[in-house]
Amino acid sequence: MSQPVQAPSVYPASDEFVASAHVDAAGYEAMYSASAADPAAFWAEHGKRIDWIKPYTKVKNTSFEPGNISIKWFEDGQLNVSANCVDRHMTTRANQTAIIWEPDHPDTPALHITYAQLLENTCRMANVLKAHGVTKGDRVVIYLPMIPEAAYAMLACARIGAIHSIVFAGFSPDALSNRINDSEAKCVITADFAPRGGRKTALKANTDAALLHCDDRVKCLVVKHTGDQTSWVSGRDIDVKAEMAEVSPYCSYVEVNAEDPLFILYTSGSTGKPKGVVHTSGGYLVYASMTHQMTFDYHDGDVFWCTADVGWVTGHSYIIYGPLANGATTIMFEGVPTYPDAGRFWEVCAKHKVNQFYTAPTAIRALMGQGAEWVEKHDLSSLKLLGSVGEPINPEAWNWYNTHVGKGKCPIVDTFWQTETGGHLITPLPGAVPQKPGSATMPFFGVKPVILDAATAEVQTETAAEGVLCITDSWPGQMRTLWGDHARFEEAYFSQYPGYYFTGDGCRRDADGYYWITGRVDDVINVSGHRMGTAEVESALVAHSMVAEAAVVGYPHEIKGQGIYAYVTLMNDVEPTDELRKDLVKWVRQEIGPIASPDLIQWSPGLPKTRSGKIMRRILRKIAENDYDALGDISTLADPSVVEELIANRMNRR
Ligand code: 6R9
Repeated sequence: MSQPVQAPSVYPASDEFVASAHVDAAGYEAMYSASAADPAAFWAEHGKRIDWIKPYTKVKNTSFEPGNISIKWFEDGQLNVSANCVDRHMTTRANQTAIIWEPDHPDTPALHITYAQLLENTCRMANVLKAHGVTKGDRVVIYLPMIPEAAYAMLACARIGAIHSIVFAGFSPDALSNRINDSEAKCVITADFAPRGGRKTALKANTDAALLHCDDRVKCLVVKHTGDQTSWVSGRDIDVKAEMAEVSPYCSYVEVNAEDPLFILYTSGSTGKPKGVVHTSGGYLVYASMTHQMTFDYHDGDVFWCTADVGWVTGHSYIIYGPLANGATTIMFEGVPTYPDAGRFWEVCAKHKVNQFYTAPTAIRALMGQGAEWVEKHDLSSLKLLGSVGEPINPEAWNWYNTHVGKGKCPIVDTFWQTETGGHLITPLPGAVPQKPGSATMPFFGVKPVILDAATAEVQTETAAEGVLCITDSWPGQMRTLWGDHARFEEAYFSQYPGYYFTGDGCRRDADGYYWITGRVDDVINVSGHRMGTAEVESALVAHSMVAEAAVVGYPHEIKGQGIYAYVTLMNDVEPTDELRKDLVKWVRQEIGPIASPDLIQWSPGLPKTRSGKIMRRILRKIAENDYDALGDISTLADPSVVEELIANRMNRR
């Protein structure tokens, strides 16, 4: 009897791929060992990959010591990030396409923006900012769709030393005003409307609503993108395109110190309000450009497409800064994977002859559900490599991606990293490390992961181990602080496991030394690859006048990875109705944004609490997972009977 054919569990790259790869297995071993043995010497060398106005003499000055968390790289060097991403390519690739802009609707022509045009538009945007009083160190909030002006705005800020803070265009007016206020921004750059998937979000109207809660001096720079009518506040609102056409096409760049902030990006934590992650200029750019080149095995002339939004860190590092620092051709896509049909991603890959394609597992799962025929329709022969980011990729999605998109010949890089890490932390280098579906595999150069026992904090020294993932030493792309709150930075990342950077993720290491991320171990959930603190959704819910208390947990969701499950206790004498359920969903969408919409709301007259009043989320998670047989010890509950009630009325029955 013949044996069933087993899919191989390890996938090495083809000999052909390895032959032209930047790094092969021996190269990885040698470079990784060098980076671990003497990080300062290693990064002294690799820091030279970007242009410095004043070269650094000090390379690494970092401490994870409790009470003295301090991270500095290349600290006496001076550079300009915009000059590195644009000006320095002028002698060799002025007429090469820097950005291919692919609009929401395929009938609208794509734009091919050369490096020379990128320079001119960046300068024009920088001159508009300067004309409105923006100078070095000022904060600029960017609330734009995926349009070229978003890139111009980022690079313009970098050019004049201003610090940008991008707010995802799917966020609500409240989220926007909080970020404008927390960063004390001088202006916000927005657009009239954001077309996406055939619909239009009224960004200017959202910005108007946000600015009601901000300082009157905050200027509003509006990109007239769709040209639809909007309100206009004279003296405050500025027509960006009109002014860009008027100002000079030249703008010199300023020198900034390596440790001057490049951007703030707000991200969700396990508690309280979003955290303003701060990245600085030198180390971040070195790390973003090096990971872009090595992880994606990017070669000159390749067309690189990262499908993320610039509102997320992935868009910062792998649509803009990494690729442009490397003189790449990078795609900026305004639309969604399923508009006008489920073949759009593949249509764009074929149209622009994409070589490296980088997306999130949630998109792959959604497209997998639409059937492989959408992929087969398009010529994907240009693809050399595929990437995945945002959450663990399940083997089923990996296999589909490999078979139907990669045709079994493209390595898949499963890149584990975070807003806080600036660039890839654990990822295969495609020519060096054979892939295992679902594993992020091995650390990038200079990254020293350890697995600690979650309870005892003991370092797991065996190769095969499981626990929480920490990093023992700094790498250049690491965040430096939280905007205006260094104490919270220490508390959030360095206090639970003193001496280490704590990722917040659980992790398993197999006998071959491969790392497998198992998901967040804190109260952060990952919905369609978007990070969200359950506390944020809870505080939105309790802000509703009819809600007394709310507890939010994640539960397994076929497409989104995790869905949002909310347990809601209503005020006395409020009737629980389906109408109210819909109202609450709408309310959360307004408070935070559509991505935070609860999928399931369970009316919960009581929540399981300890005698000290702490909600036992472990129990709520189990019930939401429909796995209530294994609740563990509930004897410490103040009133164990509420659990019965919650199980009886659970929403997620399978
Ligand atoms: C880049 C980005 C970070 C969190 C992170 C982890 C999860 C990201 C992953 C992954 C498993 C991967 N995550 N990539 N989990 N495998 N390849 O996503 O940043 O939005 O800050 O999210 O996402 O849980 O801690 P961010």
